[in-house]
Amino acid sequence: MPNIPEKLVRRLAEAEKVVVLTGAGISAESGVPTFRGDDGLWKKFSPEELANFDAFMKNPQMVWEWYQYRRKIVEEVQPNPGHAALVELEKWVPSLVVITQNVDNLHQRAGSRHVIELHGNILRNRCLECGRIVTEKELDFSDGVPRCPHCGGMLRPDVVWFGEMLPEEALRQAYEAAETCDVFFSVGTSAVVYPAASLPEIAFQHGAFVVEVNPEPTPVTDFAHIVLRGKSGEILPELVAEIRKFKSENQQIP
Ligand code: BV8
Ligand code: ZN
Repeated sequence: MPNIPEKLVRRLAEAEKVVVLTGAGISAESGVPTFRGDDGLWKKFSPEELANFDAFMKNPQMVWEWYQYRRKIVEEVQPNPGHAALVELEKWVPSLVVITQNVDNLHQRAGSRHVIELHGNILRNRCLECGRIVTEKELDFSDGVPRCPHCGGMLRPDVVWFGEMLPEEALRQAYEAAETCDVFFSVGTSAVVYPAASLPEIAFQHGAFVVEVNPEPTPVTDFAHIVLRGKSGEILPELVAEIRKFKSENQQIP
C-alpha cells in the first residue's frame, strides 16, 4: 500500500474546501459488489437490461427483484474504514463535501454530514402516479410490484437510471463544489458514467489539486496530481492519520 506523500498532507492542511467524489469502489470492502468489477453486479445482467426506465416498464418484477437483492445486501453490510475516515476528515478540514454516485446510504450511516447523492438512494421509493417518496420498510409485493400506500400507483426505486436526468439541485451543488474546491479526491470510481465522471476534470480545470484513490487506473489517472494505487479502506485511514499527526504537531487541534 502506497504511503501518503508529504505534499498531499500539506495541501490538505492548507485547504479550505475539500471534495470527495465516491463510486462503488468505496463500498467494495463493506461487501457491496461493484458494477463493473469481476464480481460486478452487471456481470450477469447489463445495465441496459436493468438500470433503465424501459427495462423497468417492460419487466417491473425482474427489476424489482434486482433492487430487493441489492437492498438486502446494503441493509446487511456495515460502512467500512474508508467511509469512517471521511467522517473523521471533517474534523481536520474547514469544509468537506462528499459527492457520491452510490445509492447504498453507507456514507450517511457512517456519519458523514454533507453528502450529495447524485444517483438517488436505494432505500427510498417513488410513486409513478403521485410522485410521493415512500420509505416504508415493509413494501406490499402481493401483486408482484409494490404499490403506493397513498394512491395505489406503482412504486419504483428512487434511483437515477440511464437516460434519466440527475436530481437538478444535487447536480448544481456538485458542479459548484468541484469548481470551487482546493483538493478533489476521486475515490473508488471507474469514472465512466456521465455527468458524474466529468466532475474530476472540472475540478482540475478550476485549479483543484486532484487525487485518485483506486487499485486500478481510470481516465482520472491521466491528469490526477497524485495517484494512490490501493484500496480506499486502507488508504483513507492512513491519509487521515497523517493529517491528524501533522495538525497536532502544528498545534492546530480542531
Ligand atoms: C444522463 C444508479 C442524460 C442506479 C447508475 C455515451 C457517452 C457518454 C455518456 C453516455 C453515452 N451514452 C449514454 C450516456 C449517458 C449515460 C452514461 O454515462 N453512460 C456510460 C455508461 C457511457 N449517463 C446517463 O444515462 C445518466 N443520465 O446522462 O441523462 C440526459 C440528458 C438530457 C435529458 C435527459 C437525459 C444517468 C447515469 C446514472 C445511471 N445510474 N446507478 C443503480 O445504482 O442501480 S450508474 C452506476 O454506475 C452507479 O451509480 C455507479 O455509481 C455508477 C458509476 O460506477 P462506479 O461507481 O464507478 O462503479 P464501477 O463498478 O464502475 O467502478 C468501481 C471502481 O472502484 C473501479 O474503478 C475499481 O477499480 C474501484 N475499486 C474496487 N475496489 C476498490 C476500488 N476503489 C477503491 N477501493 C477499493 N477497495
Ligand atoms: Zn402514489
